[in-house]
Amino acid sequence: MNRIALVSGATAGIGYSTAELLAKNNFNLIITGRRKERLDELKTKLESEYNISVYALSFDIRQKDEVFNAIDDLPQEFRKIDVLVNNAGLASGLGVIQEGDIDDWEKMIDTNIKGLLYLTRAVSPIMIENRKGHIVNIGSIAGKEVYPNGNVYCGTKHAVDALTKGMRIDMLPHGIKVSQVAPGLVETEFSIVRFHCDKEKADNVYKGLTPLYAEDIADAVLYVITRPEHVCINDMIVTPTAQASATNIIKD
Ligand code: NDP
Ligand code: 8X3
Repeated sequence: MNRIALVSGATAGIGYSTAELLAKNNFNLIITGRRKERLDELKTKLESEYNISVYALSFDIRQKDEVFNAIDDLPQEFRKIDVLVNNAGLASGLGVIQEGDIDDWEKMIDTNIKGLLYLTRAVSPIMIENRKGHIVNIGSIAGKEVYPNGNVYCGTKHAVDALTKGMRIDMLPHGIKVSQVAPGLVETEFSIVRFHCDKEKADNVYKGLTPLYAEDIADAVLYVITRPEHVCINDMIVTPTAQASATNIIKD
């Protein structure tokens, strides 16, 4: 029987590629995000290309009730979630703290920390009941280091780093694995979102180097969730070869 994976933030970037790679590897999928049309298109594509079933759940992860209702209402055949990939997240803005936009801060805190917590709180009891499961949190190099102007985004990803460790301790008696994949620069819609749709600024982030692509992180997630039963990858930092730390990046 196919394993079931829930991938949050599957309408773009890392989540989209992860959903596609897991489909290729015979996972049935629950895909989530706000953009319903993209979810529906992805569901159609994956079900037609691979011999799997997909359930699309459109909700805003910042809305507690939407998250819990979505999981409560899952059809029986999708309830036994084996893998939760907590991927939905964003950066909004890049600037010094004293000039920070509070709406940007709240968006990042509500999505990257609170949203991840809501979904984990909704799904982890199902895993405990099934006595198996694997939670993979998509952290960041920004959760390991802090870089200029990254303040609040880095704070949210440091929270994901700490929550991953805390979850692993809490899930230990239940045999549920908890892992983190922490990427460096990945070219997705991330910078477009961070710079509020300023494409030129977004393109500049990746100009002059070969960044990671969403497929590279999907590949890391697949590796993490396909280890033998007795092996748990705790943490995996993945950067482009041209990046040695959050701020040491070689460009042409
Ligand atoms: P994208 O912008 O390409 O994708 C982000 C995904 O998150 C989208 O599917 C989006 O769906 C979803 N999302 C955002 N806000 C919400 C919300 N309120 N409710 C539901 N879903 C939401 O970025 P990436 O693929 O790059 O980012 C994925 C994760 O990887 C994030 O957690 C990010 O912090 C992390 N990361 C990214 C790096 C990078 O360089 N790109 C590096 C390190 C970590 P929708 O808009 O449809 O709701
Ligand atoms: C995204 C990577 O370096 O832009 O988490 O913060 S970075």
